[in-house]
Amino acid sequence: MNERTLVKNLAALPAGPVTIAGWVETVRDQKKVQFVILRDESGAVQVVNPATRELDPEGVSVGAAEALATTEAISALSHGSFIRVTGELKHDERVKLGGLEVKLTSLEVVSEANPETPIAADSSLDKRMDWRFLDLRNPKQALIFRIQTTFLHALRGVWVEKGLIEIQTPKLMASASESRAELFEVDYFEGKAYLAQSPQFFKQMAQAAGFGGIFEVGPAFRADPSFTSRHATEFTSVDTEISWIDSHEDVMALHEELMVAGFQAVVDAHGAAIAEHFGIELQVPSRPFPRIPLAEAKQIVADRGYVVPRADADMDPEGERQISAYVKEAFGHDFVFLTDYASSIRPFYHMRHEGDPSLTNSYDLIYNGVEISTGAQREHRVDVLVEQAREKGMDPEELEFYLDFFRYGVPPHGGFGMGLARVLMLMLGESSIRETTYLFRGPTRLLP
Ligand code: AMO
Repeated sequence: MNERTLVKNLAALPAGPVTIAGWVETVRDQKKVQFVILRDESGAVQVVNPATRELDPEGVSVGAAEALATTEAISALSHGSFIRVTGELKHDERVKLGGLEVKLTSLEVVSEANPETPIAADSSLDKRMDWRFLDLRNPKQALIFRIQTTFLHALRGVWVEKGLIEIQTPKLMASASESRAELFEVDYFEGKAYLAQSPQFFKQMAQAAGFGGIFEVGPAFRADPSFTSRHATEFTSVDTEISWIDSHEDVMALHEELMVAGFQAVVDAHGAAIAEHFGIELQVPSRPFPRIPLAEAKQIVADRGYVVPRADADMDPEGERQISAYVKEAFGHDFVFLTDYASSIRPFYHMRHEGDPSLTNSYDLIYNGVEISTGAQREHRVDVLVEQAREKGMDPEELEFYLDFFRYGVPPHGGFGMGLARVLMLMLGESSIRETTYLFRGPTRLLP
């Protein structure tokens, strides 16, 4: 491997020879001196080269041929080309960019970029998505995925500390995992298979397998034809499931703990960068997060002047915004658990209230006005489960493999699923999950 110093590590080095490598962000080609801003994954630095252009009457360079070649190479450098530079590091307070400069001694153009860059700072989101690899060279876009790395690492820290097991569940399935709506069907040899909409059934299987608690961060697929800022046809789902809970309260407690750990790690590692690039002073949420039963939340929203259409339905996006605004005013909190969803709008596997089967032991977590999660205690009594599936118009025969999980003993359990890109979008005040998804997939986007 070629030795190179990351730009972020230059400041701590004494003056002297260094090798750096990255791409060309800008070239300022002046008569007597040339400046190149070189950026790598860690930052940007100014490279200077005293330009050698003078030719004697015979057309021979008065400087060394090598120096002339370097000057010509820099004049011809296209924006985005990957280069390796060796030079003398100098600390100079007058240099705006980090008070540092590398005085070039040799330049290697490792990979040349086409001269015309297809996107610019003001390109549309769709255009930027077409050229996502160039879009991601923008430090602001790359920061999103550093933040995501930190966030997930912190979540894993909590899970591993608690002794949970990480699983990878299959994404090819013989049946639907959430509902028959939004289901991708694929040819599977002589038959059909379906892309997993959620790891739901298999994370529950781990409870019957006696794993105690599991987590998974993996893809989920929904054939959702809508073009909203919060829906993708493929998204990363953050899932966990734990045994021996008393109710969904225990799931919410774990959920809070994970969010606090994730946000704390992000604030510690990237708080300043988030303020710089996104203009947001990110706060670590305090525990407990407010909890409001759904029916009450709808009433609160109605009292504020917005009536959620259809009394028997879930919150709609405006309802979510309104309840978040209320929670912010009343509790100064960015998160709220909406609890006790009606059985009519929840899947068959949610456990219902003891004594009131019209309500479920479930919740949605709303963050800054958008749902990021659904969680619940699951129904683990197989006879009740079969009954609830039937009631939802599902064919228990198709679910036999899943129902078997509950026929050989299973502890009470529950968990949640959370859309990773939504968390990042709301954390950073971005307008769409397209910005916080590495490569977005939607009804009209399969490329790149
Ligand atoms: P649900 O269907 O509510 O619940 O999904 C959980 C979370 O996943 C995210 N999400 C999406 N993100 C982007 N694009 C989509 N099309 C999309 N659909 C869902 C949301 C949502 O809150 N099995 C249950 C979870 C559980 O009970 O454990 C489930 O899948 O952030």
